[in-house]
Amino acid sequence: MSALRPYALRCDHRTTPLGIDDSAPLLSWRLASDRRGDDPVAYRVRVAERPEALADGGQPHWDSGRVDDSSAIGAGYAGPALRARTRYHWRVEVWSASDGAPADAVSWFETGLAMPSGAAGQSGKSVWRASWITHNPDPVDVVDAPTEGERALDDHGLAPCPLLRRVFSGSAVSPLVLARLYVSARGLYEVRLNGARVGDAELAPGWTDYTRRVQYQTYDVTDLVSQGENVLAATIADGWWSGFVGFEPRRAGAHYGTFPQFIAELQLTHADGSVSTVVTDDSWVTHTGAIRHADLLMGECHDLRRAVDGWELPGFDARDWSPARITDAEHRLLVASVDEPVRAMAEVRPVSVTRVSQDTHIVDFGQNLAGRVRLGVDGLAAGARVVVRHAEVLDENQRLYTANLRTAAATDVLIGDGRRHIDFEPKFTYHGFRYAEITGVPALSGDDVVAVALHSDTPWAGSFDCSDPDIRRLHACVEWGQRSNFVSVPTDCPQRDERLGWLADAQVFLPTAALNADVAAFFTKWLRDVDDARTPEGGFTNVAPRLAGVADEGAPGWGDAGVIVPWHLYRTYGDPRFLSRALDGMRGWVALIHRHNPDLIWRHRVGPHFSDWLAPGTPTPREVIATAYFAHSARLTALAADALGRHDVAEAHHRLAAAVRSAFVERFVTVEGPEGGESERRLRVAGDTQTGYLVSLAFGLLPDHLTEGAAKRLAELVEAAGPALQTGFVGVALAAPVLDAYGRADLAHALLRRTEVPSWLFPLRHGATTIWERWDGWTPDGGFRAPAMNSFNHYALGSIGEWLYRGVAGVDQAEDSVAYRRLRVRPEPGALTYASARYESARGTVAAGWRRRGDGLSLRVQVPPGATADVFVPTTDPGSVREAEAAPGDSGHAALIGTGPGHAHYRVASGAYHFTAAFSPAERPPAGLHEEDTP
Ligand code: RAM
Repeated sequence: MSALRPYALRCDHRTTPLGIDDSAPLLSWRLASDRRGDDPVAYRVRVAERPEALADGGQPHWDSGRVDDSSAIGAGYAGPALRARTRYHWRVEVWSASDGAPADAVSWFETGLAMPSGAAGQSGKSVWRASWITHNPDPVDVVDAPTEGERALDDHGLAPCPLLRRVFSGSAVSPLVLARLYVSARGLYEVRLNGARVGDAELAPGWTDYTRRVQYQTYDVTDLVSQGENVLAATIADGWWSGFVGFEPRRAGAHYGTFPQFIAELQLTHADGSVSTVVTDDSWVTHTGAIRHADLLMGECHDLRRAVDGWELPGFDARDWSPARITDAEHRLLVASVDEPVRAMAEVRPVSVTRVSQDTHIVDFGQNLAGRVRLGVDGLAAGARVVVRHAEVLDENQRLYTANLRTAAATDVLIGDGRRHIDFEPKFTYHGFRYAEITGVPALSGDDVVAVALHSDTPWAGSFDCSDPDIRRLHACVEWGQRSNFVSVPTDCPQRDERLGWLADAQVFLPTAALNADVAAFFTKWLRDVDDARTPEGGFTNVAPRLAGVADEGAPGWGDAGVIVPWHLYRTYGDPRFLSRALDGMRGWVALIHRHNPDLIWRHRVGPHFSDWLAPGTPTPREVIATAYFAHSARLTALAADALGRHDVAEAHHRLAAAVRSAFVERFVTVEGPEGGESERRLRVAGDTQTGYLVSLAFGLLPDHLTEGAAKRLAELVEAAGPALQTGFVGVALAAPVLDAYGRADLAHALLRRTEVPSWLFPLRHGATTIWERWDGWTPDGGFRAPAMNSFNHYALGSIGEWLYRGVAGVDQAEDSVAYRRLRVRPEPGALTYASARYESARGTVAAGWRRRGDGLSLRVQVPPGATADVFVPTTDPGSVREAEAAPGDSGHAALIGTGPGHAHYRVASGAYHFTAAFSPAERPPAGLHEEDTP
């Protein structure tokens, strides 16, 4: 038996981050124990530059001392100012109620090139010494005539990728002890030191509104520096900075800049303490090479005849290269990255390769994803071309269907130079695809080609399993939708000329995303984008990072993500900084709506109003959706202020929220029928649509005596439609949780099982491997929907994923619980025979799994240390329920609280539990919100 121990130490939600610039980072840990009720009572954190100083009696930089806090899973650093460019080791000790001696664990983090001004060792002026540099086209290679292979090629008006190099000497009087490279680009970069690739970040430095903020990355390159001559080399590309972005029919470079630029600072620390530095400046030299253009939407072209062999290695003769041009030395916007980069996260082998003409093959990777193709080609003649085109689906002739990519060419090209073998993989683009059409390779086998899936490195935290293979596949589709669309920012889709950080999509999908993966660092970064994007009037936008002129004014449900996302992250991870950083924005947003809608019905300043985007059937009145979100945002702002101890702000917003709720009810809710005859009374929300009832119930807009009537009407509408949903992006995420909360888990299950349009399983029946943008993106009768908007990889409708964890398997937390301190395990078996989910929460492992056998059901639950759980064991005979073969209440850690029709309710301490219960479906009373009997 192993007792209480901390593990998974994180600094600002990342494992051993290199190069942070947060002056008060959050140092957090999770807890595990094999014993029941083995809860923490206190912790102590010490931070020191030398690991020895963390020992008892050592002299740490900061010592929190013993803090008696049984709920803590982290501590904000509160010691003397952290110095830049310094590695800090830290140790956490945790005391449990049962053991005298604490258990401990250690980790480290390292600060970046600069700490915020005012921090130790800094005057407040920039410490960067590097300049932004770029390719100087004069006088060398731009004048070259296009080669034969290039001539017929559409370069989309894009310029070749600059190569930049600088030689430096590694020999010094004193040996090297460590080397750090601080680097960024206006555009994208790939850096090499002596030919070896530095780091494994893709599409770095990632996408931000570059007019507000540019992230830099830090790399440990100690092992790459050698004695004698060294070469620091970079290839840069347009990326989001100066390439095609979004759907504006604008030329590349219209949004931020017009040509890519690079900045780097290499610091070499020697044994005698001296530091030497190599920075980007006009001593660098530039040229162009094999990459003739590279663009996120259009694709990439490599002409091997232009390759400059050995340019990134020492000994290369760069006499005919031009000096780099300094563009400026502006460092104000440079910040350390707060997220993990995009990385190559998986490789997917083809399931088939079909020859469709003499030198053309169609490769099916069996999975729609975001990334690119890596291809091995033998004996490509000089000037001969291989063209790789991408598509999500095939048309009726089994050829690529690319109409839905709109203007995204998504085409990669390789032009040969007669070399025997070449491995071709683009560097500065990605595509959304399942199929690739490869032209120019006469014989292609499955071994020659692989799809490389790229996405932001969000550690996977959840898993879900159940007895229905269709629902398992649905969960896999949801996961792949997430992988494909968490690419530096949460995008709507990865394939067409769009790929924008739409706020509503992110908001509705976040609860699912945060169960699948640890998205704390990813959304920390994106919330900065959301904040950076705010309009001068204080409103949130529809997309972030902001693209000037694109859907600036936030619509209901879209702008509200600026409130909803931080609140959900706080509840998930328990880090109050999600709220403290967002509170001003939240207040500004609510105030803006209020200011323009003093009668509390949100009609004015509704942005483009996307309503319940892509809902089939009768549209929900716009004012219903808008006013519901107004009330919701006001309430969440109040809760955020409460959590931060800002009671004056909280009170004002609670009052406002209550007033908006009343206005909503008064304006939109009617109850007809005889007074007193409650069962015959008919409650209606204006428009009488599913989404109208869903927002009313999910956002708590109705007084208690009206909820039952609303839930009843919702169920009627769902039943009358199929049972089926008639919801779009707004309603869909709320449907299963609301039906379940109001006793209609049976209907939620029916929706899950449905296979006709609209349903989740319909696309799966027709080959989907990711969630579609539209319920009916393709139908047997109608074929493809209009190509102008028909993505096959949109995650919004995948927001059902949340209910698979919470409702089907039972991994959930109570409504007022933060960071899984109070779990709520209330699985709804439906017609399934088993389901389980496991989730690495901020506190530790949460798991729930149940299985039916004959007339019985067993339920296993795991509760992390420091948490308790309310467990509702599904049963047809509450008296039959036992925990680990003991009679109810026996174990001391599991107390029977009450029984209701269909379940026995236990409250359990932390630890692992195994319940058994009688469960014969035939006798099962309909699940419902019934009063419990106390034993
Ligand atoms: C579409 C996007 C996105 C949605 C907006 C309103 O273009 O794909 O999913 O949020 O419109």
